[in-house]
Amino acid sequence: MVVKKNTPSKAAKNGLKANKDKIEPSYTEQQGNGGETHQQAGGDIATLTSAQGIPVADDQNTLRYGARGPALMEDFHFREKIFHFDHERIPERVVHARGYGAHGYFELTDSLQDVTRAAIFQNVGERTPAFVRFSTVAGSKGSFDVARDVRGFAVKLYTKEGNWDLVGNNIPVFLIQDAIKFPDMVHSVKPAPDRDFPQAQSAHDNFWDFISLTPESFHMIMWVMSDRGIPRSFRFMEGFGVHTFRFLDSNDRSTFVKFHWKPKQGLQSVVWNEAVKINGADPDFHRRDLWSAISSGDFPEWELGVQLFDEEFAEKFDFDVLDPTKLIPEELVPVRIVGRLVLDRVVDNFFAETEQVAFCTQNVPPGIDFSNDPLLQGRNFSYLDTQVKRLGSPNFTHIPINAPKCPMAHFQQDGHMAMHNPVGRANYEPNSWGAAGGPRENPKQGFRSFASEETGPKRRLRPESFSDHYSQARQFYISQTPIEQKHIADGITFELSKVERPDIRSRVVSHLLHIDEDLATTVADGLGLPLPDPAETTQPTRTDLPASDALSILKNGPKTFAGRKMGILATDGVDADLFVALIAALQAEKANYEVVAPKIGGITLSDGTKVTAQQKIDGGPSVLYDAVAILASKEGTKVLASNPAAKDFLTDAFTHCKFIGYSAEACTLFKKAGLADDVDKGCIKLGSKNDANAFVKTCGALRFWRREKLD
Ligand code: HDD
Repeated sequence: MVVKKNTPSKAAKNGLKANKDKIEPSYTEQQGNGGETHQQAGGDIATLTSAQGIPVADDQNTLRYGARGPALMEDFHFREKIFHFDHERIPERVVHARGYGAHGYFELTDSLQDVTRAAIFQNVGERTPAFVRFSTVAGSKGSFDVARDVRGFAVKLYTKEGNWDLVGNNIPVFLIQDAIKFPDMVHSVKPAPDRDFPQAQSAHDNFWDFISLTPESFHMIMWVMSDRGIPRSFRFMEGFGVHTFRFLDSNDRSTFVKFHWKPKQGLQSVVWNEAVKINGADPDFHRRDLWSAISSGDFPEWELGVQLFDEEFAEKFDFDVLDPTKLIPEELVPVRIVGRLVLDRVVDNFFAETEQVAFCTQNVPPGIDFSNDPLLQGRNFSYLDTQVKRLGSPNFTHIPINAPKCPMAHFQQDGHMAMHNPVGRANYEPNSWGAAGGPRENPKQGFRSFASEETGPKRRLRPESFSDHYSQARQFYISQTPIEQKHIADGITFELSKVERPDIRSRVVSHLLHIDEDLATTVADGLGLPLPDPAETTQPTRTDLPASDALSILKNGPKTFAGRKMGILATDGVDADLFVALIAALQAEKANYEVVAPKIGGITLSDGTKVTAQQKIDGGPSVLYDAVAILASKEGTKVLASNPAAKDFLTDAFTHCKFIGYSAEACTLFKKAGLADDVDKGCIKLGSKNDANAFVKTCGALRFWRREKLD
């Protein structure tokens, strides 16, 4: 019997080839195999080897007796390959498991020499390499992007004097005041331990039970239930260091500081009904957005702002600056912009960089120090500890993404996977080997803590100054526009509608009564719940705190459509001039677009030009776009009118208050979608090519909010 070698079928070869077209160029370049994985080595194509470097002759068949006999233990290539595969996974992060990272740099634009000796803040124009990982908190690694959740905004700055990790969120306050409550808070929001659902959602009994029994959480709850909890993309959200930190100058003089990242792209969120649909249409919506923007050269940028204040201000301020559930309004302590963070490079390998990056709040260089914020103090233990669990060895700092880019010299040695090993005889200090004896401490240059004087009895005590839980929650609420306030009420009502126990719903509303009576009444009404008595509290809510515009998204939106994406639903025969004019207007505005067509093969314009489509209608629903245009010919409109996905495209865009441009012929689609009587000023007829520019300018406002009825 002739034994035939098992090589990939022709169909499999074609499949590989088709997939290869979608593979990013950097991948094929690195592999250098032209994507034809079954090709044999030779010429430019490298020889496949085992991890030990042994060349592999056959990667398709295990070693066995005869063609149909048992496999042999001797097959070291097979065993090594399967063994390694079996060990590919590491534990996902216990929180913030789903994240996405990118490289970039921080550039100083305003020296902070007067307040800190940190090297990164000395010389204007100096660039410091950076790596940023954005994340959701509750969902597992494979969950969807647009969950209602806090977003992590973790920045690693490879400064000349060591790594500085600013591990922040897109919300400036936190749910709890003391780190000892973190496991309880996280357990409550994660899937329930008995049933392991719901995934990546806070809309369930356990979470709201915990929240309703933890009044300090209500300030942050207002933020999470607002549109801040469902950002349009990582590019359009702020970041905050949350805690009060200290800057120390060269004389160790201390100034308190809070850190802010402000997106140059402006703030933007989606609406809830849209978020639910995006998660089905594209669970990777946020990571795809970041990858695409950076890959296309549209580098997202944030300004670094600092709020600086001294002990005197801290004493006078209405709230305790050590309380992480409080912020300092920008009107009170202005945000001084001192630099910019630019993300200009996607990762080469997701696992090596984004998954293995290990942020630790205790990573601060000389010139930056901690405050006594009890949450920060607890975090300083947790992060180091968790990295050892996750990455498997205290040598996680040897992994390139975590290694400092400045010189390192210490006597730590050995351990699993040690990559930087000391050379020479001395591995201890002090020693008398002179320069050969390795590094020595440097009191002048080294890290020094602020010499604060601490007194008091050793006790487990929450300070009285942390006890006002509602005043800033109210201040946040009254700082929102009416539309944003409505979204908060809708958000809470939705979440509580998923809570099964009426007593928990009622307890939440009893707290809302301390924040805003209208809000509480609206939520109670939306739930069909009798209004409860206000929750017990020792501190009445302050009603004299003024509104702060900085807290609203809509008051800080973009001025143009730049960096946003239009979905152009187009059909065969559409007016070529109009189509071309719209594309030109979008390009002039530095906006993106995708052509959505009945067939993925594309469309033919009125002048015979062929245009490729990026999406087939049912794969490119309007929820994926910031605004839409429906460019259809008369015949094309008939095609769309009989396609449910095309009607959804329009009705969803309309419901989500998007601007809708349409060719005159596409007008009848409104009728077919049941919107004929609702056409408003956000629906813009593109009668001729001249209308395209004005339409794109109008889209800069992002939404036609007037469409959303305020009850
Ligand atoms: Fe945390 C991860 C942000 C409180 C314990 N946290 C983590 C990440 C971010 C934050 C952005 C993801 C980092 C990454 O991308 O790898 N965490 C915050 C903020 C907090 C906060 C802004 C409050 C101001 N965290 C907090 C507390 C504790 C932790 C109070 C524990 C006492 N956080 C962790 C952790 C994680 C983490 C368990 C999980 C994965 C990791 O650290 O690397 O240690």
